[in-house]
Amino acid sequence: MLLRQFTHCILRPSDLESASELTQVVGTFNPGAESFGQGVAVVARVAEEAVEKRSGRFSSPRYEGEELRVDWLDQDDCDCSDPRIYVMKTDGTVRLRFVSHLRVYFSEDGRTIDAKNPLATILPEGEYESFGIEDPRVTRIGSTYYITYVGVSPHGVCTRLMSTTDFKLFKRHGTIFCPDNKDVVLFPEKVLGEYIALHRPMPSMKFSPPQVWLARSPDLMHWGKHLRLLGGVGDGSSRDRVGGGTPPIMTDRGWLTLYHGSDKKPSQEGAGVYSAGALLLDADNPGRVIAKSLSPVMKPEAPFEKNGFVENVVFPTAMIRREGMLFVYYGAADENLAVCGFDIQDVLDACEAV
Ligand code: MAN
Repeated sequence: MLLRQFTHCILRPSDLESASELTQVVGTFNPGAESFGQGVAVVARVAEEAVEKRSGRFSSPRYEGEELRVDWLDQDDCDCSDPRIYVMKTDGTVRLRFVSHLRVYFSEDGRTIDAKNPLATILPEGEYESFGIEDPRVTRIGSTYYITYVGVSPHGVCTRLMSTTDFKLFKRHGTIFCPDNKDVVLFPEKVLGEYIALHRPMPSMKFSPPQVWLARSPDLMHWGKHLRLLGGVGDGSSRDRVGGGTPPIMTDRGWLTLYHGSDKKPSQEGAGVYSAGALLLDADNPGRVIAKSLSPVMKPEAPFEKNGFVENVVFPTAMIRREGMLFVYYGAADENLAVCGFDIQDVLDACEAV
């Protein structure tokens, strides 16, 4: 684990009002963030669950058009071994305990947020987002900020794209990776004439645990030339899950990015411990891993990372240069939104040639 220069929890559920009177905020986490003017634009995921309780039923909120509705599931039909989801025993389909939307903030110092004054609230829209929108990643390409985000619906978990220039008005561009695929991060510039993305398909046939893949595109909408980049067991910290984390930044050793992994064993209940590793990719051929950290650079340490809606989760989703450091924005315990600082040299030194 690397020494953190500072750690701040900058947003907690109790700081926020819910988007609907039917729901209450249970989490604000996994934020996109990017330098904007002198400060930082932070795009937070806000998760809400139904306020009402009914005996013998579990609630699952969703959007129908702009309306929030609550479905009441038969408790006996729900497998709850993962605290985030209900798996219906009758047909194996999945429902979420909460529904997420995005809230956009401007932070002048990159370390604090005025929770009461969002720049914008982005609610789910249309049939591919009816169970919520989640886990945004922001990448500036030229003068446009592109936001990849997860759209969850009865059609599955897919990755969609929107863009903005001012963080007040957003243009949706539709689905860019079909279900089930998330943790999509865009590179901030073309490499040899092509846009680059990391993505994380989740195959239902378990030849391997999920892996991070890389794809190329001429226009950010059509993705091809897919290749497997990273995945599998390693030191065990990404045994169950692995996925892209922060949009990469260019360093003198190549593209640097943080990714997450969960160490859950197949026999274990719950979500496992989520930690973060560092990865260096070749500047001209980002499909080639040059170096990586051999053990996590970041693990749950602070109480707000260890205790929460899902215990023991650090989930980095943005990394920007600021004050001569790397500011890493991350979700903690699927409940809180935080930022910590690393010395860039420490992160580079943690990456060993592979
Ligand atoms: C996983 C978690 C949840 C998320 C669902 C749907 O269970 O990442 O936070 O809501 O997938 O994307």
